[in-house]
Amino acid sequence: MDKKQTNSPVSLKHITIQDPFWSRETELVRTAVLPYQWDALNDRIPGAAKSYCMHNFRAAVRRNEKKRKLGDAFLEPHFTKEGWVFTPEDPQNPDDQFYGFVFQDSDFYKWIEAVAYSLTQHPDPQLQAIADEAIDIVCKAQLENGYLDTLYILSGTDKIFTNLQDHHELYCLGHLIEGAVAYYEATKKTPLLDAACRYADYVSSCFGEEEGKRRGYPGHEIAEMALVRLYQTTGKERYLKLARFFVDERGSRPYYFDKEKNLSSPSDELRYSYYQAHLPVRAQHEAVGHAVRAVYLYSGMAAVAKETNDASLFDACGRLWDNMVGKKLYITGGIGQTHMGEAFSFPYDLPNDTAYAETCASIGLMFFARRMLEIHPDRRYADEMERALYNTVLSGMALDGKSFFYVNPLEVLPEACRLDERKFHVKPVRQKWFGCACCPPNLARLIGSIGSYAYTENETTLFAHLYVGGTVQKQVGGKSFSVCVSSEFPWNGCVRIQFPEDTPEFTLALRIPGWCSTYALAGAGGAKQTLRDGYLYLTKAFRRTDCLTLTLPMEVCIRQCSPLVRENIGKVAVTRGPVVYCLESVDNGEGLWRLSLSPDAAAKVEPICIAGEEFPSIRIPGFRQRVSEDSAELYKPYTIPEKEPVILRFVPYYTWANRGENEMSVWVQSE
Ligand code: FUB
Ligand code: ZN
Repeated sequence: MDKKQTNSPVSLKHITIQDPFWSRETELVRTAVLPYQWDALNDRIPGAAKSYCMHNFRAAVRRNEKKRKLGDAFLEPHFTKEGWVFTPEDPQNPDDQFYGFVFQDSDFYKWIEAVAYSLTQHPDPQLQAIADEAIDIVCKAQLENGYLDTLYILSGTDKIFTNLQDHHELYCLGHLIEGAVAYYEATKKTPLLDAACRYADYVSSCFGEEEGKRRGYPGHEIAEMALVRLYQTTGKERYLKLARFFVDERGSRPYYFDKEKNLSSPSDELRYSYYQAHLPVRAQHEAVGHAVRAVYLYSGMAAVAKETNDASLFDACGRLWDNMVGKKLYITGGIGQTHMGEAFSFPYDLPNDTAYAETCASIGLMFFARRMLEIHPDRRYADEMERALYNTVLSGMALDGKSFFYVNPLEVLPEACRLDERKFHVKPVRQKWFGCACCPPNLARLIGSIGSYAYTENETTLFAHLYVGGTVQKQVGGKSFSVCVSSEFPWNGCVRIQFPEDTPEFTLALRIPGWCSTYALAGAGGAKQTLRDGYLYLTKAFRRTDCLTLTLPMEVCIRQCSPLVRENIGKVAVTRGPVVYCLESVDNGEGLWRLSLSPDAAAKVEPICIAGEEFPSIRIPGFRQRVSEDSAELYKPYTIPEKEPVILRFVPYYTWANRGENEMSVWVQSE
């Protein structure tokens, strides 16, 4: 790898999104999702699971004020055999306790990050005032030494960094950094960035290879990639050094988590594979353990590899990518096949109805893909980034932005979600909120920053990985110019690119997705053209009058799965462009498993109205196995099943369950 050849996301300040699909999504985040989530973080949504997120920050502020007032008389709350002990003059007040999951702070950090992206596209003084006020609370919750995690600020500072394996202090640091950098970039306001730097400085004074520091690393990764971002923003080497330390130290023996727990005998690899801490990262070949943790780690590895020009680390990323995408990825871009530990299972094990496929995991897959693209623009990464985006990620949110899926199965029978314990994690409709609400604000920040996944750049080249319409500003040789993209992705593969003024010579790298068998480009006369790793590189000083038209045909495609996957044998799935389709019983009647189609039947694309909006649905002639009076009989001698012809109607997977509770299936029997 060559650092000089790498590329970086185009700043969101240099992208204006004007796109029928993505303008709707980002507006939805601005007008519905952000206000809704702010109410959720403040426990103001009737009937929704409580968050306690802002409660905890406010309680931490009160604790700090109390400590300042009482001085030495202040007693840190701590737990003894007799129960909780508080300052005698300050009897236990339920309002001052920590509630919720140990990583509840991170929900605010993700929300503020999403707010920042929204402010970049759409200045909104009212939203900014709410954000500033909230940031003030968060900053006042910080301890004088820079530590900032309300869990231990409220329940015993003596326990700080004593349980890295399970508690999430470094995870919260990571999200704080991501939110703080985004807010600083959007507003140029520094309080949250200062708080993030102070916490990162404190962490770097505690962890590292120097004498007297702990050789620990996060139990839940994300600090690695966040610290790289903090380094890129502040230019302070110590943040990159810490990120690299966390990556390099992970999995070394004796295991830090063993030492932390004072275990008398060493654990085996299995114990820490959940945390991807079973082996040093360069020795890891298989994507294992908790799926979100895994892709966050791999993103951090790729980020460190890029900044430090570390080829062995990049190679490890490549091996893990190939294993994950080649053997453990759902067609919808979901990862994490089992709810046991929200984790990867074994290769080619892809159950549809018990799938976990957490929304956050597919978001993390996008983080990983983007960072791989920054090092090596190869459409293999962009194809999977796009697959995850238009399917599992978007499925995580209802079309009105007010309810969410955490788990994204590929087959649902509502009755099973209630009666079959193996499927209790699967919900047949999106939920208003979750006690563990990692996914909803993660979605908001991902959608808000979509431009930075679509476009990356280096000195000479602008890369278009996803076709998100809008204007991208680019600078080459000190001259700034705009590139205007219009697209109707993901429904139509015709992309137009224009230049409002003549440009200096530069290279435009256009991704030719793996899902199209042909492509056509018009209007690139005079450009030097090269096709490399799925990108079409066009080099030219473009003229005001130039208009490039890239046609990426979006045909209906009937796909099969590897015969190594037990669950999908004899079945097919329907895709069109990057979008995976599914059947719902609201369109096809109950008993979706009795439907079948012939893979060569002619498909028709037809509009359908879902929750008041129009989407392209796909109609394909097929069959339904009849149920007769004797069907209730479990077993009988074989006879050719009776089938009636029907027209199957498929809808985009991510729109499922927007018309109430019903059956859903991505894979269907093939004739
Ligand atoms: O542990 C923090 C987050 O909660 C994880 O990333 C999610 O999988 C959920 O367990
Ligand atoms: Zn999640």
